[in-house]
Amino acid sequence: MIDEKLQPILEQVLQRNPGEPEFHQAVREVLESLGRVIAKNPAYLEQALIERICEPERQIIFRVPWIDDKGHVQINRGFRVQFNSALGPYKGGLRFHPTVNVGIIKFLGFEQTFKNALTGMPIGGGKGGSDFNPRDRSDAEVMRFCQSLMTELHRHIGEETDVPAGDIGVGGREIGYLFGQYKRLTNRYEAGVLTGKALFYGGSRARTEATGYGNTYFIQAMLATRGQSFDGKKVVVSGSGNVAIYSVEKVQAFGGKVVAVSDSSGYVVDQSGINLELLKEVKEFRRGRIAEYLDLKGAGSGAHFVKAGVGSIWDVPCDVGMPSATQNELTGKDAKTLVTNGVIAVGEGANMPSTPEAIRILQEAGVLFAPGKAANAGGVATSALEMQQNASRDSWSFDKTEARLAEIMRTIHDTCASTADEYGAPGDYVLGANIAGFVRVAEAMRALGVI
Ligand code: NDP
Ligand code: 2IT
Repeated sequence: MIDEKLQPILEQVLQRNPGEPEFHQAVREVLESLGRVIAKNPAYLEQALIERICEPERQIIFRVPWIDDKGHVQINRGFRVQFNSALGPYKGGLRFHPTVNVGIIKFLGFEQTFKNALTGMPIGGGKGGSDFNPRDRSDAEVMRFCQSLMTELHRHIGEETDVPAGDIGVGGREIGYLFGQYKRLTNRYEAGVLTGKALFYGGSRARTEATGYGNTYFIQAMLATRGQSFDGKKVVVSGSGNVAIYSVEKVQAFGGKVVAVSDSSGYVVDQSGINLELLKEVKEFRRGRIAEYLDLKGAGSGAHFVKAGVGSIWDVPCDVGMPSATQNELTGKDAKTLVTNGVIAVGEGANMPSTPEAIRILQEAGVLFAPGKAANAGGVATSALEMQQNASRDSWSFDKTEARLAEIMRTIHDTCASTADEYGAPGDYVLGANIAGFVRVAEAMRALGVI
């Protein structure tokens, strides 16, 4: 339900941004949480503050031409949506995936604004990417594409302006090519212009692990509110990319057993526990498909693959679910199955992976539910730690960086929980995250005047 004073704001967003269902979904969810805020503090309705929060400060769309290995000219579209800089330079990843369009990037930039505020670090919100599909492209093609994208993007970014990082399809390899081209074009070794860099040229220890580890820490804190832990729990992690792999690693370190992982072609079930080394071999080193896990020595007996469309990974019974692939991957039907199978907690590693219906079903069933903008904030928080190390020309140990990450995740958890309590909805982490993130951004925007 949306407050009647906020309904016209939502309607204006729908009308001004046609054909962008993911952006509508993200805005609707936040506005649904804000009724309780404006009831307490009607001043937030002044100066079109909420309308301004829903309108990106700047949107850049550009042509990215490049030449493939056969000598053919390819054209992709590049995006950077600079959503909100009230709290710091725009900060957020770049996504390379064929489904990328301006609506997807806007939803991600909108979510990022509140997520970044929740970290408590001085970072605004932004997101970018391209409809480029890195799958089956050679290293040389990926490099030429990244160089062409940066040839335009470099005019719009900088360590004090906008600091991109990785997301789907963008990892250490891509960040390296992007940084190289930025350095060449600007003649500046401006390490803090991108995060997710490799360690030998200014990256932060624990950044690669941070999102998956962070979600695991967040769920650990939620479980603790019910006197429980990961120890002995069965866990399902969707996806098998950066976020998924390091979720598996941390869950295992906490004594949990991950029994299924996936990619867009299907999912692998291994009831003896997913073998982390095999998973890394298939996905990090071979850049292969998840089904190849079964071809390697070390998969559990009885391990099997289910093709996408035949079943859903959420059919696999578990105590904890960690959707870590993409938006709207966990549907209302999946949520019902999870509840029937006795799930205790769901923490979103991906951005907006659960549909609104799924969230409602899980929350109504009393499942501990952590929204992505809180649970997956460990990635961007560690990016901010990378910026801090770059600014001071320092390099911290893994243990120090992970300790900071763990502390940040605990603080985000406690902020969401206490905000939900304060606004009369104990245990509602969605409401807590939306309100706590909003209030930080809104206070800064008020202080800065109408800009
Ligand atoms: P990766 O590219 O490393 O991995 C993505 C994984 O998700 C792959 O297994 C991929 O399968 C699967 N996937 C992607 N798109 C789809 C789709 N349309 N349908 C089904 N499966 C899909 O990305 P990350 O692990 O970095 O990102 C995963 C999620 O986490 C995203 O939502 C991202 O926005 C979010 N996130 C990432 C952060 C980070 O630091 N990297 C920080 C916070 C959130 P396939 O290979 O078959 O495409
Ligand atoms: O969605 C996200 O938070 C990310 N992809 C990470 C962003 C970042 O700047 O590290």
